[in-house]
Amino acid sequence: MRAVGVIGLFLIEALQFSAAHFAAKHASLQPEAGGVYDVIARLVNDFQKKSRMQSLKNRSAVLRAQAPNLLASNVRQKPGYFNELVSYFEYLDENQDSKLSELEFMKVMDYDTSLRSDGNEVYVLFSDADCKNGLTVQEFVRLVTVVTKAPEGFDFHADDLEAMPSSTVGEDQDRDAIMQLFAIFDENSSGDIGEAEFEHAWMGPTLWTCRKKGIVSSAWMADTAEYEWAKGVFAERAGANGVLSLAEFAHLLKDSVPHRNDHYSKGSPEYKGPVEVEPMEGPFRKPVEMGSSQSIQGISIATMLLIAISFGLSNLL
Ligand SMILES: [Ca+2]
Ligand SMILES: [Ca+2]
Repeated sequence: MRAVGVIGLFLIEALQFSAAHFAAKHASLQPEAGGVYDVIARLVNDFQKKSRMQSLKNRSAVLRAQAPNLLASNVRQKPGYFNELVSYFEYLDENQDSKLSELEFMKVMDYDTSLRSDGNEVYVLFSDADCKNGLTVQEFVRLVTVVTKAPEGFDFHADDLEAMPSSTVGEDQDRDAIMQLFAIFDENSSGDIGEAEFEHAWMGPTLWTCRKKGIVSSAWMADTAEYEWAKGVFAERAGANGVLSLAEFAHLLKDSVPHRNDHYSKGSPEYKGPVEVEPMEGPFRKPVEMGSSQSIQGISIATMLLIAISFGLSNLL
């Protein structure tokens, strides 16, 4: 009976909450990720402080009067907030060469030497995707999109909302988490993901370091089997234009989840009989918003159910 009760509890949890929300309940169990979070908190605080400066306000007003920037739409940032980010970027770019050197980026942390190595890690992760020196405005906005939470949330398009409908807080969190993953995979922030880009982002350090640090979700595309299945259907899912929109990406992520354990299924060359399925590693922490920080552990409902059922069966037998 006890086992049935445990399974029941997990089922109730799973029915009530989305993947991200469910995982959020384990937040308090996660240790602090440390320095990188200090860097992100300093970035958020400094941005808020400097955005109140008259010179930056004036610059944002000038940008507001210009035609909307496609980059804002590609990363689903609201135009007003995007203009503030660009003004702040220009403020940081002291030599006005349209990219931030590592030293210019350190200005975010007021040149705090104790944060030099963590600051360097964040800087390199987002400045190196194009294999060129310097953090461009696109890379800076991508960084902000991935590691922080926009004060008023993402500016989703109609087809995004259709692909990721939401009627609960948990579903809202899932949609934001998928958008963060999209921003990681869309390395050049073109608003879509090509096959080479998809592969490059999967192989590259940004996704995995951000997961290790608990910055982005591991609820989707967490396992090689999922990735390989997604690669196999990429062309079909991308359609005639050969690239994935956010809506297509969201569908692909969700449809890949059932293939997570394909490597362990009967008929697979790697099948070696029943195995213990380990829960996915890595905390999933919500992005920093307004100086707050919350941590979320990225264990999918599917994995939790599997654990619950395994646990239940072992108690019944
Ligand atoms: Ca510069
Ligand atoms: Ca792209």
